[in-house]
Amino acid sequence: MEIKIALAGNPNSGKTTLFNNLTGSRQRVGNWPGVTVEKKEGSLKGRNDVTIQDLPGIYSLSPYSLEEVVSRNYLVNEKPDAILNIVDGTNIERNLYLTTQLLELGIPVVVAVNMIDLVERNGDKIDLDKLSKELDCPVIAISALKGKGTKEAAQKAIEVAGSHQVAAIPSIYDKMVLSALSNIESVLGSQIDTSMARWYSVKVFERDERIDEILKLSADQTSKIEPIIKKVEEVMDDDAESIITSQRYDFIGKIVSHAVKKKGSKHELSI
Ligand code: BGO
Repeated sequence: MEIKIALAGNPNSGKTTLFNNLTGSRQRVGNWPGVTVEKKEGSLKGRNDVTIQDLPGIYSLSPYSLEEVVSRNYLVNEKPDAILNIVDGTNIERNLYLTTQLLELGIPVVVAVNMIDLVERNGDKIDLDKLSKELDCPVIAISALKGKGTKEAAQKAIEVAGSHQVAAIPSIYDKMVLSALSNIESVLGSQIDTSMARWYSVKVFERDERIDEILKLSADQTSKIEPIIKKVEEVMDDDAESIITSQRYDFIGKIVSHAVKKKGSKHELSI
């Protein structure tokens, strides 16, 4: 049976370098249907049964850019068996924003921390075990340029793809938001695939218009959901989308303070 692994990451994270390293010359290039965004896929070297699907370089899965919508439509509709999320280790805080969204899709994720050669050269330290524990997914250090760790990262993605376990979701949000999300999930009920409940409830909470188009909520559902969102907005004195964004950043900030030590920083990393 074919195993599909989606390769996702920020622009400049080294995605093209990793894709070339994993697939060699065995690539097929085209466009995503209906749009002029390049689509590349290829077989993993030595594994004809494993397809690596390259996604456009993106910073988030918001509905505001074509690349982001192409990526999220693919992930939500095609449901690859695993996501290999390449993260620039020299810019980890910004790169983890996308990671927090990928982790909510209910698809197993492996995080490949790239540019580890530069991280080491800079004298910085990334505690991979801690990162893995707090993100609740496997984390592997790689240098796509030097071909270091890349095979292991692909192997790990194949492993999680075959595990058939529902992917874990890290605890990103506070109690109030979590309770609102779970109330929204109840209103959505069997309309959504349970493995993607978190993704949909967050998007509905954010009032993402494209999700509205997909779910086609009834007037009854909307009348139940809107007060749930409004209540959190009133208490937190912010709009729903900003509440989600800022809680993602708080979560990332906490992880980075525990797992990343920049050379010369005051905070000692306790390994
Ligand atoms: C240039 N280590 C190091 N040191 N560099 C890496 C690694 C790594 O592990 N992985 C990738 N790079 P893309 P996206 C470049 O092109 O794959 C480098 O956008 C240059 N080019 O070589 O293109 C990689 O697909 C001139 O660098 O990323 C590339 O995600 C001077 O990161 C850049 C210096 O990789 C982006 C670098 C003409």
